[in-house]
Amino acid sequence: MQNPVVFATFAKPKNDSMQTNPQANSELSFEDFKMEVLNDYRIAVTSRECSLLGRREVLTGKAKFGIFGDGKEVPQLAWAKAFKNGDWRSGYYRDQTFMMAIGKLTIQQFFAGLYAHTDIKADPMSAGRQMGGHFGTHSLNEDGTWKNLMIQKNSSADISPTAGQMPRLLGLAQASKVFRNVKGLENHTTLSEKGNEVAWGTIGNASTSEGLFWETINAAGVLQVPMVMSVWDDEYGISVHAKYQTTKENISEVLKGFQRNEEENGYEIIRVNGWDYPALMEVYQNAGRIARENHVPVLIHVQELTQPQGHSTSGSHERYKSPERLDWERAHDCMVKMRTWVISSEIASEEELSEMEAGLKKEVRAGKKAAWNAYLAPQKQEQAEAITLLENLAETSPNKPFIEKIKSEVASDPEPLRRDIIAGARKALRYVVSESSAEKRQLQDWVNNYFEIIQPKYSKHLYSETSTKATNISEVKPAYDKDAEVVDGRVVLRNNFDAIFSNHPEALIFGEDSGTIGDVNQGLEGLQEKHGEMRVSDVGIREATILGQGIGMAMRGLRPIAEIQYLDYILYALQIMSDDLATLRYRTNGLQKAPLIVRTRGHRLEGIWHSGSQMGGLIHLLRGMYILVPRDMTKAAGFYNTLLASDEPAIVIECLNGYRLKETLPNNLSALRTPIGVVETVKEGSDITLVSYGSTLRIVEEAAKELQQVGIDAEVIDVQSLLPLDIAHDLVKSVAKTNRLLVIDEDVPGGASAYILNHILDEQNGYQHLDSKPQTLAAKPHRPAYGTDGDYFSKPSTEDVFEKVYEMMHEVNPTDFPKLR
Ligand SMILES: Cc1ncc(C[n+]2csc(CCOP(=O)(O)OP(=O)(O)O)c2C)c(N)n1
Ligand SMILES: [Mg+2]
Repeated sequence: MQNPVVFATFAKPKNDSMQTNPQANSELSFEDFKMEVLNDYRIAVTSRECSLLGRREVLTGKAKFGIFGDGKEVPQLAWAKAFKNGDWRSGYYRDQTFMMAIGKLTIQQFFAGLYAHTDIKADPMSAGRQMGGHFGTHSLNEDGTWKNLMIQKNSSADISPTAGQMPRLLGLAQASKVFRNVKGLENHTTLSEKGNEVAWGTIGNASTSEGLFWETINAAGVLQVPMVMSVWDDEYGISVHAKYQTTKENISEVLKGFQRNEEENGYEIIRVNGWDYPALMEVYQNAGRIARENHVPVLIHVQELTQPQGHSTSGSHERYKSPERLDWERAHDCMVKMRTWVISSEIASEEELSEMEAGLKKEVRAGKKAAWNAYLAPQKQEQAEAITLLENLAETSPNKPFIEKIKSEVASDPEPLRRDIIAGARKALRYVVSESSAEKRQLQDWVNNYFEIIQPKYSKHLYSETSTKATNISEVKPAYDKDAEVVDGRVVLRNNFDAIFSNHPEALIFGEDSGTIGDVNQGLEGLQEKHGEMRVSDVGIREATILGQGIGMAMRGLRPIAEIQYLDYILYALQIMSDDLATLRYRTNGLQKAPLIVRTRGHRLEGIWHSGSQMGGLIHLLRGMYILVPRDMTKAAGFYNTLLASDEPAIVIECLNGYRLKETLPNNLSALRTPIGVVETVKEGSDITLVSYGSTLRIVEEAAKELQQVGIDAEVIDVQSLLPLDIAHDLVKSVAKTNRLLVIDEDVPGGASAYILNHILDEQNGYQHLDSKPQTLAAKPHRPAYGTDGDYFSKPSTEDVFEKVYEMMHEVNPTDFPKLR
């Protein structure tokens, strides 16, 4: 077993042969060794030149923002050598050298990303959606099918929130463990090779201050997954020094308690200087081997790194670093150190290196130029089209001088932005609004066509566009035997999960209390015993990394179901769901996916942190996911089955008070599917449309019965699916019939009820059919008070619904419906 702190030696071979990896028996001749070192140096110099030139491009206005990998080049060369096909990266914006070293980022692609080139072929990271420095590879073919991930090096797509890469990293690593240990997964040769893949993480020293870092580190130690975590330590987080970030200013020092020993599992923790090329080589080979072979997590604290150009293009580090520190950074710049080492080891002479560097400078300049020209070409073409159309329009219009002015503005920019081209064309149309000419028609068509072609470049792939998108999965209604059993709702759910785990070896569920006791409501009762601990498991209390486990495993082709015990506690995981899961498909232009199912329970609970009501917040923050609110467990079971047939992430919110309610047990549990985005009318009526969902629906149904007794015939609709909502626009059909609308839920006022109302009025044009003011009935704006009375006075009750509807009818017809109170 290794010592906690390893300082490795990897020097020029004494004789004319050496081993890059002392454990592997592959000897390199000194010539080969030289070639390899010089090739590494070449990559590092290229990367550095890109950073230097990249900053200039931002400062001269060609690109918007730049954050680069300068000062972190050398450790990434060592990491890239230990990184094998099938492995995964989850890192942050300093990793450009690594991406270049694994052959996934060229000079031209680097600059295409900086300029935001919207062609995925030019900027393979995100087709211009992400700012530079956010890296990813393609897991999917354009039709959404998986690529063979075992013949390529994989990088999960970066996100900007510091430490946001951590939860996903845990899941990427855990997938190897699952592939190695779960029976039935052996056939997946394109997703894993017996779980031999390592997930490599990187993080800045300051970002280790985030809770997500600690939560992930602890969880990976518990789970013993093949994860190698590198901390790039440059002592700063923008302007804030390590003394404000990290206890003892030293992350590996404070993590010492995680170090494994003879008796206990834990981490291998290694410390190395980031400018020490030979030591780094040995450390990374060693780390990779420990993680790959033994599934032991490793932490590498890479110290003494620098920021030659400061943090980013937003500021200059001369403002906050002392002259002494800046001097130290210049002397310890890993590139300077590597260069000195190459010369002193007689691998190359000073002159040879200078010549190489001059050549690479030219190469980078040429790559930059090519990227700029390629980025600009379509825009110049669009500009030329607009100019011609504007010229033609000016010739035939009485408003010629105005249109010519616009044309000159559009033509004036030799490096045009799309915004300026299309804005000019749209403004010109205002001058000819009351004219009629073929030239006007042509410009109108061009503008409309422009949006049709260009808008998708910025908006496509929020949801799946493949044949297995969730909304394409057709309904399969529950079927019942004549003498079907009537059971508690949780039994329907449990039997359905049993069928899922029997039929899908890739499926697994994990959550607090999900394993041994089969979840707090016994929806998984007995399933751990039947399907094994790896597939039905308990986890620590750590919602964000439960989500991360799911994201990472789903990205590697498994079908995880991440259970968040109660909806109220999903807030701990909301950031990672919103920033990582919900944006994944969008930010990769449809080339990565994580079809994770999040299972939770909510509605109609009692208490400030036990209400399970906050749908509005979720709806707004989780665009890119589906939000499903089944009113009973049969519906919920059908949603799980639909989602497993699809390739998209979703959250299913089961009704907490539904587990003990009786349901008839369907006989087609594994086949049953609830459609997504489809509403259901549960009671027909002619006087008013009542729209609701989840547990509140039962209250609305009750109120509808009571309203019937006083002569008010309400139609009750369950939306079932909040995101997406009513794809077929069935709600407005009901409003067209009743001419009155009330939306009821137990979220805060202005929450999900306002969202539904807006959808009906605005998107479905429901306003045309209304004879009364459309209204919402929601909970009070405070969190719900505890207990039965707390619930009654916090959330809508049957009486509230009754009276609200009655008041609306009173306003229409006070004779038949005299004032109630
Ligand atoms: C959650 C969050 N807070 C703040 C920021 C703004 N921010 C970007 S980078 C950074 C400093 C990170 O420092 P460190 O982790 O040491 O990485 P370095 O840039 O030094 O490599 C900050 C505060 C962010 N991106 N995300
Ligand atoms: Mg830092």
